[in-house]
Amino acid sequence: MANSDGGEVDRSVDRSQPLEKLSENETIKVESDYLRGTLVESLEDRVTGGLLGNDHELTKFHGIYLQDDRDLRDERRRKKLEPAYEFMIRVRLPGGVCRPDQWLKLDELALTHANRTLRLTTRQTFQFHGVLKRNLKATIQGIHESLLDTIGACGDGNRGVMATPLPELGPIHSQLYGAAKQVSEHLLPRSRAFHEIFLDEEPVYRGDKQAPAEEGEDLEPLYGRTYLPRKFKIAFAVPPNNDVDVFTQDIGFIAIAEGEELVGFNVAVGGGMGRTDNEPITYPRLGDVIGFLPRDRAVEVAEKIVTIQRDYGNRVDRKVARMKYTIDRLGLDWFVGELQKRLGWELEEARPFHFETSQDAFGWSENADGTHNYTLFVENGRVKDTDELPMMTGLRKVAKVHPGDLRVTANQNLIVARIPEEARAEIEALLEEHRIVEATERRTHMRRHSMACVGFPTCGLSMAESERYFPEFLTKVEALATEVGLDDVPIVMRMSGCNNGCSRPYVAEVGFSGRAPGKYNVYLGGGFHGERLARPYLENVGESTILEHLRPMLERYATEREEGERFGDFAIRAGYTTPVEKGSDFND
Ligand code: SRM
Ligand code: SF4
Repeated sequence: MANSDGGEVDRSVDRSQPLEKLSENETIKVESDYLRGTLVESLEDRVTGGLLGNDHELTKFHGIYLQDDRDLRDERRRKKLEPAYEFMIRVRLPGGVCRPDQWLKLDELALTHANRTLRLTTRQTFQFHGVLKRNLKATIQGIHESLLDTIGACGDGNRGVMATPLPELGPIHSQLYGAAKQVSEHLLPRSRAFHEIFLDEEPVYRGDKQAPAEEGEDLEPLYGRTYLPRKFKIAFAVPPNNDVDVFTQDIGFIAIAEGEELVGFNVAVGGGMGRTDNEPITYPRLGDVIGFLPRDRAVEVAEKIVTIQRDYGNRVDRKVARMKYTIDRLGLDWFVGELQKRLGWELEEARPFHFETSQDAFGWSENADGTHNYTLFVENGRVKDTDELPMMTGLRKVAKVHPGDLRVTANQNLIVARIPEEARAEIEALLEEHRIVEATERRTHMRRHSMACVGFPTCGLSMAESERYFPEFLTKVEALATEVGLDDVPIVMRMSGCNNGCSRPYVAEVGFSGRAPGKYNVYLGGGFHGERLARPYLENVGESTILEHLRPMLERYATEREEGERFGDFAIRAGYTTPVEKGSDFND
C-alpha cells in the first residue's frame, strides 16, 4: 500500500492491521464515494426523520450527528413509534473566534431551527441541538451564509483546532490564531460532498464514480478514501495558560514566545481522554513533548504526524485506534524517528515552558491597545434564556453593538473580546441588565473551574446525567465545603455522562464519568493545570457515597493544606490516591 508521501508503508513495522479484519467503518468510508453515500436520498426521504443505511456515519464528517431525544425514547418505543430523531450540528470554529454578525446568525438559527439554545463546547465551538431533518439543510446553509461551516467538525479526520483565546495576548494571539487556522484549513477533507449535498452546488465532474480506489486518491490527497482510523485533535496553548488542555490532544503545540514574537512551538504527541469501562487495554493518556519547531513549520509537522497515524493507526479495533495507542504500540522513539524521516529534518530540543492554570480569568481585563474584554461564565456551555438569567437575549443585544469579536473558551465560557473604550459602558450595562455579570461573579471558584459534557437527553452514548445534573451536584459540594470550613478555593471538578470523557474528566482534580442512571466512577488527583492524570478512585457509586468520601477530604484540605497547595496534589500527599505516571498505568 502506497502512502501519500509516495513511499511504501512499512508493514514490517506496522504490526496491527490484519487487513482482512478491518472495522466496518473502514468499508463504509471506502464505499461512500468520498462521503456522499446515499445522503441526497436520505435527506429527501419523508418516511423517516432519520437517515438511510449507514448515512449517519457519513454525516459526522460533515459536522452532523443523528440523535434522538432520549427523554422520549421509552414512551415512543411503547407506542411503537420510531425514535424522536433530531440532529446535532457542530460548527467548525478554529481557535473559538467569531464575529458578532456570525453570533447573530447562529443565534437566529438556534431560535428558528434548533432547540432555542446555543451550546458552547469543550473544543471552543458551537453546537445546535434538536434540529429536525426538514430543517437540516437550511441550518447548514444559514451557517454557511455567515461564512462559517461544519466541515470536518466530527468524523475520522482532524477536528476543530483549538487555540488559547486570550485577547490580552495581542500579537502573540494573532500569530497563534493564524497558525491554528492554517493547520485547520490544511487538514480539511477536500471532498466536495458537503458542498453538493448541503449547499446544492453543482457536482464536480469526477469521471467514473466507481473508479478503483487508486484512481480516486487525488481527490483526497492527504486522507485517501479511508480518511483516518479515528478522530484526530490538535490544540495550541500559550504558557502559562493551559486552558486548551494541550496534553490531552493528539497533537499539542505549546507556544514559545520571545517578547511579542511567537518564535515556535514545542510539540506534544499522543494525548487523548477516551477510554472504555471494563476494557483495560483502553486508557486516557497525556501527550509527550518531543521537541521544538520554528513557527512557520507547524503545518508541515501537523501534516506529517497525521500521515503517520493515517498509515499506522489501528483500523481493526476502533477502541484502540487513536494515535495514543499507535505511539504506545510502536514506541515513542520509533514515532519521532518516523516523523523526522517524513519531515526530512530534525526537531530541535524542546524549550523550557511552564503552565500555571487551565482556567479562564473571569471578569474584565485590558489589552495593550487599550481595548477591554469581559470573560463570562456560561454554566456547562449552555447559552439560553431563563427567567433568572436571560443570557441568550443579553448576548444578542451585546452582539448587535459590539465592534470587537467573541471568543469561545475550551472551558465552555465566552469572552466578549476587544471592546473599544467608547463601547464599554453600553456593553457593560447590557451584561449587567441581563444578569450576566452577576451570574459570573457570584459563582464560587469551584463552580467556575468545573464543567460537564452534554449527556442526556441528546447524547446517544450517555449512561448518566451530566449537564443537567452537575449544577445541582456542585451546589451540594459547595455546601459541604462551607460546612467543613473550606474557603472558596478553586478545585477543578469535571463530569462526563459516560467513559468517553468529553469534559476531559481524567485530567481534573476530581473527575466523574457516568456508569448508569445516578451512578458514576470517580477519579482523583489530576493536576490543576492539566499536567497529570487523575486515577480511578471509586467505581459505580451514587451521590451520597461520593459526598461521604469527599467530606473528610475537604475537611482535611481545609486545615492541612500547605500554602498554595492544589487539591489534586493534596489528595496524593494525604494518601487518598497515587499519581499516574503514564496513561497505560491508569487502570493499575
Ligand atoms: Fe465528545 C462522542 C460531545 C469533546 C471524546 N462527543 C461524542 C458525541 C458526538 C456522542 C456520539 O458519538 O454519539 C457527543 C455528542 C453529545 C451531544 O449531544 O452534543 C460528544 N464531545 C462532545 C462535546 C459537545 C462535549 C461538551 O460538553 O462540550 C465536545 C465537542 C467538542 C467539539 O467542539 O469538537 C466534545 N469529546 C470531547 C473531548 C474533549 C476534547 O476534545 O478536548 C473528548 C476527549 C478527548 C479525546 O478525544 O480523547 C471527547 N467524544 C469523545 C469520545 C471518545 C473518543 C475516544 O478516543 O475514545 C466519543 C465517542 C467516540 O468517538 O466513539 C465522543
Ligand atoms: Fe456523551 Fe459521553 Fe461525551 Fe458526555 S462524555 S457528551 S455522555 S459521549
